[in-house]
Amino acid sequence: MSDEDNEIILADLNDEELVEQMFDDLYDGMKEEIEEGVNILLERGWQPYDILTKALVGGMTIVGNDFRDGILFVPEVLLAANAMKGGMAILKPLLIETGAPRVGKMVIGTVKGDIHDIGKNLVAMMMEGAGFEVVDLGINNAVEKYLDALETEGADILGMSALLTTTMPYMKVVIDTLTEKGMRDNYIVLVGGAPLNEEFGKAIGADAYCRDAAVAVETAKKLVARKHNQGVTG
Ligand code: B1M
Repeated sequence: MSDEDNEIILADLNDEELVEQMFDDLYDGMKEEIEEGVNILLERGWQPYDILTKALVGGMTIVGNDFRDGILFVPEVLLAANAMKGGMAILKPLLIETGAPRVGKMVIGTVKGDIHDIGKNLVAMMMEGAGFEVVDLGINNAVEKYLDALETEGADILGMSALLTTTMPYMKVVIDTLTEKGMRDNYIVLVGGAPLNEEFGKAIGADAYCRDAAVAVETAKKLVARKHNQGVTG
């Protein structure tokens, strides 16, 4: 049998088979195939958010497990991340409703020492989709970078992301510095990232820990509304 006979035609697969195949393609870092899979699911009427969470994040979870277990290594994971970004780029404009009224402004970035940005990008994308203005500081942010941006941008929310147990304590450095400078009460501070939990969020003095991008949006909406109400009555 030739290679051609073995070639899988993504469009011929049913939804379940296609998502399974996308898990494999993400694992193998096949960006073009991921992009094709995303487009097929869109044509079949899938919601962009479902494609993101079920096909892309689902696939990245498998990659993460094998990375943890020493089956995959950094170069392979980088390729998988690149394939995921290809899929996310197609979904981004669909998740962002242009012309939605601005609900608030968020400065977001991954903390110092940490270069993981996929989850942070997803949060930024979903926040924009929900009508927030987002200033994305990228990765490896020192405390000064966050503070400068908050002031310059006149933001309501600070979002911090950390994926490493070694970098998550840096979030406390940022929050403590805000407090020392008398700026803490000016901002809603949301934190997220795979190694965090509710308890950690409370312990470092964040307003909330957000398990995922959808929770980040809901929490931001709720806390911004509460802040505005306090402003009116207080
Ligand atoms: Co890294 N890595 N990595 N990695 N990597 C993890 C995090 C790890 C858990 C893998 C593992 O061992 N299973 C492990 C950390 C272990 C630990 O700390 N205990 C790890 C390690 C060890 C490392 C290196 C140290 C490896 C090495 O060099 N030896 C190194 C660190 C480099 C550094 O940062 N200084 C490293 C490097 C890399 C790559 C560069 C290869 C690549 C990153 C590419 C990129 O981001 N551009 C990478 C990847 C891809 C991963 C895994 C596989 C996937 C992360 C991801 O993108 N997930 C990851 C394993 C895992 O998490 N399962 C792993 C998908 C993403 C959608 O989820 O980021 O959790 P997540 O975001 C979610 C929520 O957490 C939440 O919402 C998002 C969407 O729902 N959220 C927020 C995230 N940020 C938020 C901010 C908010 C709110 C919610 O603010 C309001």
